[in-house]
Amino acid sequence: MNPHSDFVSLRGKSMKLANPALICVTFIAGTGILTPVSVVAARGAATSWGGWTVPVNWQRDESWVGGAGDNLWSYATFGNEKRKDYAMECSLRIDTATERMEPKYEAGWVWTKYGNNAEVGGYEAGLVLRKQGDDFYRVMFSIPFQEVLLWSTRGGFLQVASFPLEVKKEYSVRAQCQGPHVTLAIDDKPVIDYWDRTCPILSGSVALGLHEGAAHFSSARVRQVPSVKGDAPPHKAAFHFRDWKGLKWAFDGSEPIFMYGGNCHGYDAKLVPGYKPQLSMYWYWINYGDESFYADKQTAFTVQEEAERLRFEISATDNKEKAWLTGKTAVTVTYDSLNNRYVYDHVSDLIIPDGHTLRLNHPVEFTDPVIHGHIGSASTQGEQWETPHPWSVYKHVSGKLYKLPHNHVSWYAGYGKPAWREAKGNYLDPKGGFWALVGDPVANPTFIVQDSSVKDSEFYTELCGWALDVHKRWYPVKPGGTLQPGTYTVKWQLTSVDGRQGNQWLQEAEICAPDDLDKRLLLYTGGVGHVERFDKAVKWANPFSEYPWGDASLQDTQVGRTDSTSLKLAGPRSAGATVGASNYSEPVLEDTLYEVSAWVKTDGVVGEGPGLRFGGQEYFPGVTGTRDWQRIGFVCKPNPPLYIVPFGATNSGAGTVWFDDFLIRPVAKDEKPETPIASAPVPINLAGASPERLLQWNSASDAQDAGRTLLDLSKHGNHGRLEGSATIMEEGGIRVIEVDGIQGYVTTDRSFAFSPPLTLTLWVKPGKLEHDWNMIATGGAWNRAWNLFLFYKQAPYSIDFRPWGKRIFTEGVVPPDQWSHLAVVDDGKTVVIYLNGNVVKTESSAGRNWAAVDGPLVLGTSIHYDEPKNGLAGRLAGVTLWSKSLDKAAVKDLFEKGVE
Ligand SMILES: [Ca+2]
Repeated sequence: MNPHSDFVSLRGKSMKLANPALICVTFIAGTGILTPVSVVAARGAATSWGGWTVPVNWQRDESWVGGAGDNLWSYATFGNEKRKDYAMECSLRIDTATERMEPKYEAGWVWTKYGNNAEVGGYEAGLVLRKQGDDFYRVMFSIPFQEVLLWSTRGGFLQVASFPLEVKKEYSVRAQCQGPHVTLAIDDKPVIDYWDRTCPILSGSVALGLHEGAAHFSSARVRQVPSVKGDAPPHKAAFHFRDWKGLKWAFDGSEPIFMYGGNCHGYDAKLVPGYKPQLSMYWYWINYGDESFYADKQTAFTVQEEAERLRFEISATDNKEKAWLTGKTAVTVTYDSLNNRYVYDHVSDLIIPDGHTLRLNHPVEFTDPVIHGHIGSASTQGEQWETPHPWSVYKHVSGKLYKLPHNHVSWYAGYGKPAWREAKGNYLDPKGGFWALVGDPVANPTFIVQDSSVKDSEFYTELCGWALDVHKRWYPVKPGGTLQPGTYTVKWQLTSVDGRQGNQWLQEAEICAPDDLDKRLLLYTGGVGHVERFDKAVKWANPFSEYPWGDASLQDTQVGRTDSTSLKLAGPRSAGATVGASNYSEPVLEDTLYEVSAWVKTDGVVGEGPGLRFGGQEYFPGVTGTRDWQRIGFVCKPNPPLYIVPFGATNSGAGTVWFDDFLIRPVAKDEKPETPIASAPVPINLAGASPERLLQWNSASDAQDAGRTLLDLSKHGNHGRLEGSATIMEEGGIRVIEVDGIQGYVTTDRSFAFSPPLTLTLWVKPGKLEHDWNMIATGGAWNRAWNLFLFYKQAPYSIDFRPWGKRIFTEGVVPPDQWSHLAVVDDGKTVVIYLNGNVVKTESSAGRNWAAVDGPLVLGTSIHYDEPKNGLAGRLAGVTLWSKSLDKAAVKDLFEKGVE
């Protein structure tokens, strides 16, 4: 928009009316186009007002609302943005009431909500006042709600006034702006009377607007009025609950300040009168630990006080697992006139009745505010959403201030890493320890833990890596301890500080020690419809809103197709990120085909080679060997959910692949794929893959490439990658894997469901074992599907196999320093463990569905927060994962073949 233009936005076809003193325009909604169907010609001469000739021109403005369409406001705008104090008068008639209320006011999915409910449905017409850049006030008229609503871009819902509007009745409407005072009268009766004390818009142009239904404006006139005299009267809080839009809302006077959902959630909470809602939160207790509960079933909601304070209390219980448990939250809302802010004080009780206890291996959570507009776009080329809170600042138990960027990657020492607990990464002082989100010029939310019923107890604040919500948690006992019957109480406060204070804290704060301050990430900057050039890598410890492909070491800064940057995958490796509305990037549309393509260059590729992934589909064109840049791609319909769709690039096998100019774009309905784009996915396990083996690594798997690849001879693409100090050794003419018990291990790039029937067979030669648990093989996400290890440091070693945590123990059978053949067979009913072809253990199977926690197969260690732990010192060979349960004869055959 050009602020210097008298007309705020000129795009496309505009309608100019030559010098009519009064105009009559009828707008038709539903067509998505604001159409002047009748225009009354000039009925008088133009008048002059402070150099602004009134009226000069009215015009359609399509660009302002992002294009005409149902449910979007359409406007005719007038005047320039310098105009300050004026009255706008017109005659309004609503000819057809809207039947549609879309989009409805919605409580959920708060992190995808933006624009402070700008497009909420159920309103036919409106007057826009003081449009200044993207900011403006809008007075909205609604037949179905029988109300007039004052809304602004800066403050959201500002004032709700009931008014018995009737269809086809002509109303004389007069809106007036004088300094921070905005009023509206209908037929000379005052309806809206609002003082904008927080962030008034003090000048701007005007518009007539239409949302739904059909309305008719005529005799529109704008004229100058004198400036306001004196200051706004002080704000006096008048809190109460009111039914509005069929929901329970807390109001301060006529301003809605939050919606209470019957599910113990508070939605769209304002922290400052007249300022946009900033967060949603819940008022119930949760525990994610072993003795989990979710006390979100409301059993009572009582209001104790309305007027100057709002006091209410919510009781709730766990509906499923622990109906005996009660959580109670008493909320007191007050207005702090000194700082012009609301203060939400809470007393949260967790009540354990007699006869029950609760073991806590995880801190209990008393709230989880979700901050609006907190998440930036996943794509720098996509729409640029406002992110008013790019940082958190918190007061550590030591009294020092630390800051954390909100960049989705949970990088700071504090996201569950053991080192964090030792370092007390973000322990808050229960006596006034605060956590603030900063960056907003007006109001920055603060969470203050004031007191608790248990002295010296630990409080945690964890920022969710995805939605950037703020988990507030507490350990009323030591970790692993047991809560005895009683009431456990936390007092905490939610309020805000202004931009000046927030910035001051940010300046004073040190960056919270992350895992590695120098670590860098390769960002996804493309977005749907934009070419990704792999040209942006940033430090992990910086605030950025895009999603990363992965570590910056994946970026090659010497090789590119048309530039000098690309994504380089050496050995079996993948990189990827996600797109969709949840990432605030371009939406992925339903019933739409997408083309996913990239340019690839290869060097010594063996295996399936480069592949592309999108929404659960994959494409492997079979490019191998050493080739110069060529384009690959395919067309597919991504699997739901479409609000967050994963995509990526893979090298399946040995050798090196470079990817560049990666592009995801929607395909038009009648568009045919152009050569070389394939019209459908091509999954990895093509014909030729073994029907009974999922993975087979043996002496012939050693690719001796830069990517340190173990080729999967089963042709399922389950290649392995040597990590850390893991090496391939020659022993008796056979190539075998050696791991050191510390940093060395082997992992697959692809995931397995570990669903029975399943057999794992391998050779193991333990060295000097250093740990209690010495992992031979682990599998699934967070090692949860499989743990197969040798127990304890003294030989002969015991075999401990834990599918899904079930413990199957075979005592003292594996000798040190010599090869043993191990087979673990699970047919879904029985687990049989063989050593050197003989059964050493039979037990019932865990019988669980392991598909829920799919993940890689890892040899020689388990992985905890990306770090190896409980490593095996020794050698491994002849590893095969079978998609069936092997019988005794088959296992014996494998043993008798010897190390392979
Ligand atoms: Ca490039």
